[in-house]
Amino acid sequence: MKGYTVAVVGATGAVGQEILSILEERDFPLSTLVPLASKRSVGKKLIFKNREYFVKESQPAEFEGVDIAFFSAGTKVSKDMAPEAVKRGCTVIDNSNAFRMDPEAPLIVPEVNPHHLRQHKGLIANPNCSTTQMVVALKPLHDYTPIRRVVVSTYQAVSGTGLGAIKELTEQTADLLAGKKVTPAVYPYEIAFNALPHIDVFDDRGYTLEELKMDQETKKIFATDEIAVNATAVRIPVYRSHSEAVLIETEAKLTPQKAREILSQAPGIRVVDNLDKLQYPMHIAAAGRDEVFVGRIREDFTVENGLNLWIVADNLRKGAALNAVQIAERLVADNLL
Ligand code: NAP
Ligand code: 3JN
Repeated sequence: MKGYTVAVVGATGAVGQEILSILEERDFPLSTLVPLASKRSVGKKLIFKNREYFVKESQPAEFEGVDIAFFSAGTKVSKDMAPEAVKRGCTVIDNSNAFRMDPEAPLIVPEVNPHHLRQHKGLIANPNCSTTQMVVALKPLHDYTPIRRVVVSTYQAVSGTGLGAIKELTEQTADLLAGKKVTPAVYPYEIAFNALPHIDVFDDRGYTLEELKMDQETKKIFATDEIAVNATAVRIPVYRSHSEAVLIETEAKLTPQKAREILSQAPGIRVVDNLDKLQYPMHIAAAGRDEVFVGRIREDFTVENGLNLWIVADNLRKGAALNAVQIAERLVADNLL
């Protein structure tokens, strides 16, 4: 198989580092790695497949000869640099919010809408982590009977905010346990021993952008406006994995038993739902894993055709890096580069 030249923009960050490990672990057909980051990281050494690489600054010229570029350095870098990469013949898989709603850019979750990849024009968007794990679990149910309304509350790990937030949780926890005062830097309030109903910026109706992304992205991925998602996104003091308490309202009746049967056969999903043995999905069990875990499946008696689910996945893997690498694998397999 051909070996591809692959750039990772944001190679020193939480998502970028995870992309590198997943490329290595899945033995992606890569011949040359081009690790890129900000000026601050120039010259930093990375080991990939037992070879040394040195980080370079992300500049348009670095994309010459690159086949695939993963972007995970924030919206501004994607907006500035992804079009430059595409102009140079590179296929971009972007982890940021920059192009997700761009009609020219397919928004892809391989288990859900791989067929949308055929329309790509060089730039493919990776959804927000909270959307990705939710749509993986909801798509097989939506295929059985259309889901019309979703009410979701998220419990999101600090790794979703990057390396700075991981450090902040560790330091705050140690300081508070030692009886010291802490000064929040990444979040507006202490995250240790706390929960913040605030992820991304607020709009004038009182929703955060993170919450609105879940509605807009789900509509685009499912290719319908006839599904509505109402979200409350909450940051909690765990390092890894996002959990979601989800209510779905379906057109026809969907029993918990049928939902379990459908989900057990669906790609990328592991049903963990045995209350007799106290088995349900948890943050610590999902960390480092590729599957989307679903449990606590039960009828919602307060609405017609309502079902409750608890959905957990590793936010850095299926929520970001793994989904991006799976998109690249699809492009290679389907000859779409
Ligand atoms: P992080 O740990 O803070 O890492 C940020 C990365 O961006 C670092 O590699 C940093 O390089 C690089 N960077 C910053 N400014 C840059 C610039 N001007 N030019 C080139 N590189 C620059 O953050 P993260 O958690 O990895 O997240 C990075 C981005 O990925 C987020 O902003 C978001 O857009 C996206 N993301 C998406 C999801 C998802 O759900 N799909 C989840 C998390 C994050 P230095 O080390 O040199 O500063
Ligand atoms: O907060 C999380 O758990 C996920 C964070 C995602 C994120 C963080 C900073 C900027 C995004 C995203 O993927 O939507 C962005 C962004 O690109 O806007």
